[in-house]
Amino acid sequence: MTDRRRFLRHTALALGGVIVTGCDRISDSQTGERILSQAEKLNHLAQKIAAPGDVLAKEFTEADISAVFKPNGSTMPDTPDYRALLNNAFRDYRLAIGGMVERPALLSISDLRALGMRTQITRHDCVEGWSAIGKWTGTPLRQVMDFVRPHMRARYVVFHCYDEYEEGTPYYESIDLAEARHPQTLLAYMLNGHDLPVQNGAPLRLRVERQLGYKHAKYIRSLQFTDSFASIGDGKGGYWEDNGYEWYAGI
Ligand SMILES: Nc1nc2c(c(=O)[nH]1)N[C@H]1C(S)=C(S)[C@@H](COP(=O)(O)O)O[C@H]1N2
Ligand SMILES: [Mo]
Repeated sequence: MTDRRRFLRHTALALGGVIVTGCDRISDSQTGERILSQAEKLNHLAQKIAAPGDVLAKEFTEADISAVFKPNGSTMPDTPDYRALLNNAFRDYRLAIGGMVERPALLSISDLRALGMRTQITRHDCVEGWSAIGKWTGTPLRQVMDFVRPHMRARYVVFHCYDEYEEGTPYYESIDLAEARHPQTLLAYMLNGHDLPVQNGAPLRLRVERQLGYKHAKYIRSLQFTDSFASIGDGKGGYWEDNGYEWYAGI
């Protein structure tokens, strides 16, 4: 076997493990709208191995949109900073972008819109065993990256959020720069054609369509480009990762 084939086989086994676990969790569902078959997961896995960077998550039609997009986790952050923004209908909101970038920025939602927009209808899968299909509109993160220009050494982008899921512990998440540049990775400000509701993460949340629900940071306060997340939170790359979840939450 060539090294490449051996590598692909090992990757398949490793990813297979993750995927089967994800599937078991989803099939625990009492409220889940649908359950993925093992075959569909394996097919998805095969595609990933063929062209890992390019694979798009499945997109759906208007007719598939869920009547209610179930809110989960924090649904009304009660920190003073967030309340102040909410009281003014988010007019004072500015996304802070810093860390390992050439051009740190403070961007309003209209600044983001000016960088580019994309709409996609996708399915969200939560590890708690439910799924929902929604239409998301936002600015592709890669267009924001073209504007702020991450350093060559930057490897991750960390999303710091306004909500404290536990008091004193803000929610946060992180993805690598390949996932950040994926065409379906959005900083989203609309759900189903309307401004993002507070319960779903207003004014700005992440969509990272090839990964499980907890990766999709809501209530984004700032983006930090970095070469390591070891000194952030408990060092595992996210609020739920610090509590034992996997960092790579591929579906
Ligand atoms: N800031 C923040 N982001 C978050 C969460 C949260 O509690 N706080 N929960 C996560 C989880 S577990 C899921 S399933 C989704 C839920 O998104 P929704 O409320 O739009 O359904 O948000 C994710 N992002
Ligand atoms: Mo979730």
